This record gives sequence, C-alpha cells and structure tokens, in this order.
Amino acid sequence: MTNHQKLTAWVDEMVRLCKPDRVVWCDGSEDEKRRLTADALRSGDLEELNQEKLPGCYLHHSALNDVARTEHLTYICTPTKDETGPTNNWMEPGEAYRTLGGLFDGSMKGRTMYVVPFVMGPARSPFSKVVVELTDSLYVALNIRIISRMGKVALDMLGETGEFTKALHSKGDLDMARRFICHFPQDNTIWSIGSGYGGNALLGKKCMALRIASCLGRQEGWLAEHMLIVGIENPKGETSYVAAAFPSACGKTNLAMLVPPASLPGYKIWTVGDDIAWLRIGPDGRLWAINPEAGFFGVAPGTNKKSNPNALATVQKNSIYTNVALLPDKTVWWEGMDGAPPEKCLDWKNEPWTPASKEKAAHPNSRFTAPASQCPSISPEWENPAGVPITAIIFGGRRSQTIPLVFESFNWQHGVFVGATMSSETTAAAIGAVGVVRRDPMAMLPFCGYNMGDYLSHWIGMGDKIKHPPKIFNVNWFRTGPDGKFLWPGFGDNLRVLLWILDRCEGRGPAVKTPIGLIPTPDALNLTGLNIDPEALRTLLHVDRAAWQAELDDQKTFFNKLGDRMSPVLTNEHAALSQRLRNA
Ligand code: GTP
Ligand code: SPV
Ligand code: MN
Repeated sequence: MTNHQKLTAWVDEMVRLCKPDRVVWCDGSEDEKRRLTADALRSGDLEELNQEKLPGCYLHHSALNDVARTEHLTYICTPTKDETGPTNNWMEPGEAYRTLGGLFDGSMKGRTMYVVPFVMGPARSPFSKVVVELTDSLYVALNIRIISRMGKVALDMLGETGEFTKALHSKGDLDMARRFICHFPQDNTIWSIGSGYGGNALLGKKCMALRIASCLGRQEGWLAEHMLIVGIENPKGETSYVAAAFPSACGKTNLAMLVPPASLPGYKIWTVGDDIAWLRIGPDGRLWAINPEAGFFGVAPGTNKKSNPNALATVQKNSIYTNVALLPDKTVWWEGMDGAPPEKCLDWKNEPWTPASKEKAAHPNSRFTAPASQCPSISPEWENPAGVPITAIIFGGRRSQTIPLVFESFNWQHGVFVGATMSSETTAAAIGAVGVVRRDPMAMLPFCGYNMGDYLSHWIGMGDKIKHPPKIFNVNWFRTGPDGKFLWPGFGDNLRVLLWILDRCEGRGPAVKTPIGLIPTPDALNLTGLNIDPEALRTLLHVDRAAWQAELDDQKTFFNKLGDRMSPVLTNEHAALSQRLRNA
C-alpha cells in the first residue's frame, strides 16, 4: 500500500514486538468499513442498533474499569523531568520504552493489528499532520475512521518520505495496573496500552492533536488548543469566528452547535470544530484556526432537543455510541434526553435498569462518535485548508461561585493571565473525584505536552507576533444560586453573551471596568425574550472582592508550583490584579 520505507520498517518492528496473528492495512474505503463492522459485530466490540431508526449506528460497551481518561496513568517522556514540568507525570524515555515494551511484547498474539493511517486537519492543508496508529482494537479503528480523514488519503499525503506521528496502541489486558499512556515528543511517538477508551486509545485526539502538537506548536510558532471553533452570522450575513477553551465536559460541543433563541431572529451559528483547534498567524497578521478532526466524540448525557438539537440530529446515522443505555427497540437513551425516562432498558453495564434503579442508566461520560459532515450547523468553511480567522478567544470553566458570566481582559497579556488562572470543577471525563475545583490553564492541564511554565510563556510570546490579536474573554455558564440551580439558562441563550463579545471586538457594547476586567453593564446584554430574575443577573455580573481574594491566593499557589519556569509577565499580572482589588 505504500513505498514509505520508514513507515514499513516501523510497522515491521512493531509487528515483531506485538506479535499479532494478522496485520491489516486500513484504506478507508466503504468496503473496508463494511468488513470491519461485520468483524466487530462478530467479536462483540459492537452491537447492532435499530437499523431503521438509527441506520449505520452501533453500540459499544467498554470495560467497567475503562470509562474515561486516566490522567494519573498518562506520562510525558522527555530526557529531563524539567521539560515535562510539575503539572505532568514524567517517565524517563528509556525506562518508558522498556516498561511498555515488556507489556507490548506479544500483546497482540491471537489478535489482528490494524495499521490505521490518518490525517489530522483538512486534506491539502499545509497545517495538517499525518498519524499512523497501530491498534488491536476494531472499535478504535472504526472510531478513527469517523473522527479523522483515514486511509489512502493519509498515505497519499505521506508519499515516500513524509513525516508522521508513530502511535502504537494495544488494549493489553485492560487492567489499570498495566495501563500506560506515554508520549515521546522528541520521537514524535505515542505508546498506549491497557485501555480501549476514548482519549486513552484514539491517539490522534488528545495524545497527538494536543500533547504532541503542543510541542510542535511551540517549536514552529503556533498553538494547539483544547478549543471549539464557531462562526456567528449576524442578520446582515456577516460571519465572525471565535475559539473557546473549556475543560472536558464543560460545554464546548454545546457552544459549537448552539441554536439561537427564537427571540434573536436572523442569527445563524456555524460549527467549525467542537474540541481541538490549531491556531496559526496568517499572512494578514490575524490568528487563523483549523479543526484537526473530522468528527465529534461528544458527551451523550444532557444532549436533548432543547439543549443541543444539532448534536441530536448529527447522531441519527453512521454513529457509534459508547456506554449509553439500550432501549427494548434497540435505540439508545441517556439521562437528560427528551421525555420521561424509559420504563425499562439495559444500562451501560448491560444490566436491567428501571427508573427505580439507584445508578444512572448511561455512564456520565458516555459518548457518541459521529461524522462532522452530518451536523446540520456544520460551517461551509470547516474544511477550508487555510482555516477561519479568529475574532475572539474565550476561556471558561465550570464554577458554581465567584466567576462572573462574562468579562473581557484588558489586553493580550492580561488575557493570557485570565487563561492561565482558569479553574474548573472536575467532571466525569477523567477518572477521579467529580466537582473539585482545580486550576486548569487554558483547559490544557491534562493535555499540555511540555512544561506548563514554558507553555504560558509561549502564549505570551505569540502576542508579540500577532499583529491583529483576537480579544480575550472569560465566561462561566455554571454559576448557581442558593437553591443549587444554574442562574444562567445557558445553551442557546449563550448567544447573548457571544453577541456582547463580538460587539466589544467591534469597539461597541457598554462595559464597566472592574479589577478583574470589563463586565457588561446590566443593559448591555441583549436579553430580549429572556425571562431572567434581575437579582440573578446582578449576581452573575457581580465581582465579590472577598471571594476574589481567595481566588488570588489559589492562583498564587498554582503559579508557585511552576517555579522558575513561571512567566514573570504573568506574575506581574497577578500582582497588578492584587493591587486593583485592594484599590477597589
Ligand atoms: P469534552 O468532549 O469532554 O471536551 O466536553 P465539552 O466541553 O464538549 O462539553 P459538552 O458540550 O459535551 O457539555 C458537557 C456537559 O455540560 C453536558 O452535560 C451539557 O449538557 C452541559 N452543558 C453544556 N453547555 C451548558 C450550558 O450552557 N449550561 C449548562 N448548565 N450546562 C451546559
Ligand atoms: C475530553 O475528555 O476532553 C474529551 C474526551 O474530549 S477524550 O477524547 O476522551 O479526551
Ligand atoms: Mn475534550
């Protein structure tokens, strides 16, 4: 299939290590899809869903101990620990190759190795990168087919000498004691064993397009970010694009597919990407973004006709569902879907479930994998090799207290500080406690492939190079009241906040200066047709000085952790914020 000698030599070497019974090179054809799907149905990797109601859709159950990314088993393997930094797990590369080599040795005996070449980024884009993943998981091969441009297209792009990321994956025995997700940035290599789940196993996504790509971006002068990209078309037909970084399960897919409320007629939303953005400086001095992916690996629970009709429409065909509940008619269900819960179903563990059951029917991190091209709001520009120009960058987390609905930073440096001091309550997207506030700079804490201090300096440095930098904002859709309910309706109504952001980018839109940044005046947000309690709105836009003092202390603790790699520009921003809060 290829005359790329380095590629075939590497595949041969990995075959000698993993000792599969068979090796299958994936070409991405429809015929191959049919074959692999039939194999997956036979092996039990996939279960067929109702082909009348959900054509081309299948269900996958992962192992019970393999339902989310395992950050504590994820390593960056650089020659020195300092390059990896204090926020990542580190393993010396030699030790990592030895330890994982022992586990990979013979791991594919009795199994098939799929050689899966794919492109991250639009075909013919100079920004795109090729990855070749070797995997013993049919589920992984079929997922990659949906979320990237897989097969011949990638080998064509490689030619005989092109660069590619070497990604080796085996389910191993799925025991967490023998699970490792290791990144070798200096070798452009990823080795992952012991998991078949999402970000641990679909190595083009978080492992390559964020961890490895962030290292490439630093060397080559661009940014690989955990960001959605969305276009907002106004009633005059003008479209502006924004990129937004929120941590896992904090609303990227939903914002990327937002449906404008009926009370704001004439606006249209265009989805470019829902999870990852690669951002470069264009010839015009603006920042341009591409979505390296070709599909969505989205959170299922909470997706319904009201919250995200576009996602729901996207997943009606050619989609793989992971760890959702199965209804008697072989369609799917999850918590937060429209209508009453089913009288009975099989839960994500494949066990009988009724509304009286104590546990959830779908796993909180259950997901759908669906082609981006099926999304009703997909942007006509989504595969533009040049990307789309970014007017605003938005940071945001899940914070029940303190952080206002929206604020604007004073300039690029202050904006980077706002991103660097982001924090969010943890979610089910990673194994571990849920609801604990943690510092998560740019929503990249689990995804930065090098020293976080150097990463923040890279962001500062980019500001000097971008002639027309986007304005930087912060949002929080998740503020709650005394009753624990969300104060802001969220979802489609988030457009109201986006419109203020775009107004500000055009030098319009009233704002008040506060110590933390510029906040909309109460009448600055377009609230037409929205029934929101004025008291709730006051809380949403209020800067509580005592709460911000605690915030400052926690920011300081985090910055201190980065030691001498911490950007002095950002420590100065911290001191300046402290001063502004004192003077207020
Ligand atoms: P990853 O794929 O893990 O990176 O997640 P994501 O950032 O794309 O998050 P997603 O849009 O899938 O949303 C995660 C959860 O947050 C879902 O349960 C949503 O229903 C909920 N959510 C999203 N947007 C909003 C919002 O504006 N308000 C509220 N209250 N909840 C939201
Ligand atoms: C996330 O956790 O941010 C995801 C899902 O988008 S995963 O692909 O598993 O990383
Ligand atoms: Mn994500």
